[in-house]
Amino acid sequence: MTAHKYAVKKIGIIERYQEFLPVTDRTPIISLNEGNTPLILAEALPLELKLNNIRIYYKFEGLNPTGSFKDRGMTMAISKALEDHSKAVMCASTGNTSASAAAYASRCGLKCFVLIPEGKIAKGKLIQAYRYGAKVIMVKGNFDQALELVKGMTQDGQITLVNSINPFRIEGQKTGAFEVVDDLGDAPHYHAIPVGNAGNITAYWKGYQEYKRAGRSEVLPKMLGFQAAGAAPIVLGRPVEKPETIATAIRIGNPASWKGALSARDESGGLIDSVTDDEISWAYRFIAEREGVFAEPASAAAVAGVRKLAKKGFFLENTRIVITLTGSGLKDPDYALSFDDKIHTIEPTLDAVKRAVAGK
Ligand code: AN7
Repeated sequence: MTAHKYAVKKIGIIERYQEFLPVTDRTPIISLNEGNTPLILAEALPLELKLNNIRIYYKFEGLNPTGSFKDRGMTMAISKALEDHSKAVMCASTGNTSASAAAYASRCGLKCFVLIPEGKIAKGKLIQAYRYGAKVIMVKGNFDQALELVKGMTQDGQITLVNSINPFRIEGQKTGAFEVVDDLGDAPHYHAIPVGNAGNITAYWKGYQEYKRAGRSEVLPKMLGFQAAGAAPIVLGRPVEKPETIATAIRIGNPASWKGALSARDESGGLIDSVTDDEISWAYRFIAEREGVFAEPASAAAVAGVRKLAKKGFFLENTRIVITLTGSGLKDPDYALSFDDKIHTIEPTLDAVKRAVAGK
């Protein structure tokens, strides 16, 4: 058998879920084989939280081509932009959207402009935007201000907006819910997810509903959204002018899909709550140190939320909970290295290694 004998099978989310997506034979499919991410059974977390007969799964979206769930929406948004003969795309971003937009745009020769809040995005994401060849524009302001600027710049239709107010983004992202159902055989009882601009909770809820309508699942999950306490407009019921959190991905004070998040919450009988930076930090370390799953701080917000509810006795026995871990821990090296880990530097001798191993 020769290595090049077989064509590589296309397995991106558009090919897999074409019948549920607004694409036609004329849609050029720009894909990096996104999606098909693993659903990992949590082992340490239910024990830690003393949850008997409750199964928790991590939908690990950090394993997408650019390291976050944004790729699901971006394959759709960029494919449709190309179908519409667009020449350029633009987004505001706390980092992951810009990384994803830059990658998919580079793949099909679209110009890509990204507006990011100066100094407030994780280094890995910034590196990606540059290396995929986007024009990076730093805004002396926050994400919400950057998004307003993008809306202004894309109003006349010359440049395509690829933030999640672009409906094709939501269409692509709903495939996360499809995959969960395909893997579990039905929807879980609860789906926990971090909330920033609120596109993803909106998309998952849409996906679960469409799949049930198509007879692919019997139940619908209750949607559990979690915002960072310093950036929790939906929990507070009003925009937050100066959002602050260590989870920079969800440092958003006026979410574009606010209404979608409320619908997901209310129609599913779920809730949207907030978690503190300390709780996020605990969850961030726990899933890496005890489960072997390295996700970024914003993703850990959903784990922190499940812990917060579990402590209150919220979950009944015999339930299944899926937590979307939205992005890779490698995105944010500065935060990863901000803990007081002991550094062991030694002379290159066996004795020195033995001393280090023995903790001396
Ligand atoms: C890792 O990249 O908004 O509630 O500009 O990167 O759908 O906004 C990122 C959001 C959660 C929140 N986890 O999702 C952006 C951006 C991670 C994220 C969210 C984001 P939404």
